[in-house]
Amino acid sequence: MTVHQNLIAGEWVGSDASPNINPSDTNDVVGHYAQASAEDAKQAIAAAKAAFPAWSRSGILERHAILKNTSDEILARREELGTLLAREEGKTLPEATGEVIRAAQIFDFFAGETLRLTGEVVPSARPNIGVDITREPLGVIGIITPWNFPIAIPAWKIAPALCYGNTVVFKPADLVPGCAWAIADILHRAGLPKGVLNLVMGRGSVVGQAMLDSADLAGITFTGSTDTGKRVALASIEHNRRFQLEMGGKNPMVVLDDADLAVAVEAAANSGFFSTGQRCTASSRLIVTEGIHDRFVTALTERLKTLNVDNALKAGTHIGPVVDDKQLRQDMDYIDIGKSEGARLAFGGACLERETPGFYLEPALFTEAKNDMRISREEIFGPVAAVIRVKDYEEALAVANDTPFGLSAGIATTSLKHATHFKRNSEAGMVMVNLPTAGVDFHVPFGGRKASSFGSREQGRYAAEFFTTVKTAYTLA
Ligand code: UN1
Repeated sequence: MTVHQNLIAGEWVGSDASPNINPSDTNDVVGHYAQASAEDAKQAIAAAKAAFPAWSRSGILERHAILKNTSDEILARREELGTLLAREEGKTLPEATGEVIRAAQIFDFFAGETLRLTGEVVPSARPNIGVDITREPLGVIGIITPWNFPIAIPAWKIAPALCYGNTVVFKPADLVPGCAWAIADILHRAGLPKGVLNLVMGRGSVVGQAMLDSADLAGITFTGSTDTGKRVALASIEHNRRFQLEMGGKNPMVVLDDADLAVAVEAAANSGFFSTGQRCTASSRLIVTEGIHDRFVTALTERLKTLNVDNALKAGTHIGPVVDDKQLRQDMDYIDIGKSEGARLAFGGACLERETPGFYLEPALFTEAKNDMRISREEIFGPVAAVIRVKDYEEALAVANDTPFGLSAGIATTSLKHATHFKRNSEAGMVMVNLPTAGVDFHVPFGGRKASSFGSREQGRYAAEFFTTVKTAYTLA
């Protein structure tokens, strides 16, 4: 049995392994991956700390070459890595391959950024003094990533961390070690010096906790649940450490009477159900005005009937399985909650059997939902969406903003006036007009407001805000 090991101080280590199970076929073991201990995590942090002085002063051409070679290898292996991703996470092969390409684009973007690092030179308020403002790397960064984007989210945290001269301790979600291991292997072979990137696979309660408890992490960037995010925040304040949190969403998609029905239905089907609804940018609240409500529900239901739920690797599958039995139970519980709250299950919601044993769930669409129901307030993280009927645009906007979250928001309309007003007044970090609320670009800021996010934005040039610290230096001429 081959064990994919942890990477600590440039060495592959660890033998205590656990199997990585395919949610489309629970008889399929994707591979065996080492489980790090708290002691391993401490050693990884020490290795990253030791590697920091040299890496923080490394030449930009060295960093550029490593990030560029990583991008090139990921892109060249997109079919193979896409298959690995689909096998371990359960999104469809086209979705998975698209995510792999996105990861390659992110490494390419930050390879380019290494060559564009700049500062400012400004005159002092006092005569004969010069002031220069530069960005320096933060130090050792802890990276904790979720299972739903096993390669893109690690890429959008690791690439900027390394680009700006930080060293890294990377803890991927326990369910998806495969893509994480592949990224670490590629970066290691691309020539990253020992200890600059350390991979510690394993449980949050063990490895994640050891990271939270360390005084040697200068920053933690985290994507995952709201509850864990709070723990990251509290522990980080304790250690006077910078933190960046990307957590849940309960994203609204407003559909107005004047919408192009086909555009609205496609945006809602994609936002609510693609990637099995397992995206923090998914839209689970479809807020629809009276005049189009019945036509929209009929057309969306017809669209959902055309979606094949099946093995992620099978050609023609539109929706893969739910990631594991725990998530499936959570989704089913919320479907029961929706019914008991008085929403009408207009379509789907049944567990399905397929050729291979997996966690298959029919997309579920509720109608007659109210915005104060639990299914409208709590993140379900599955293929479950609810239609909320409203009178007009004003009520739609008020309902859209009436949520503890604020990650993304969408509107389907042909009115420039309403689209413009919604862009300006939506209390979300990302707003989409006539587009799904999920599926973002790789080179522009990503993040939200309220309970969805904390700290500066991820991705694009805005990533520098988290991964660097500003220095202002004064010199007497
Ligand atoms: C996307 O919608 O393209 O965990 C990305 C998530 C987000 C990423 C969404 N951080 O679902």
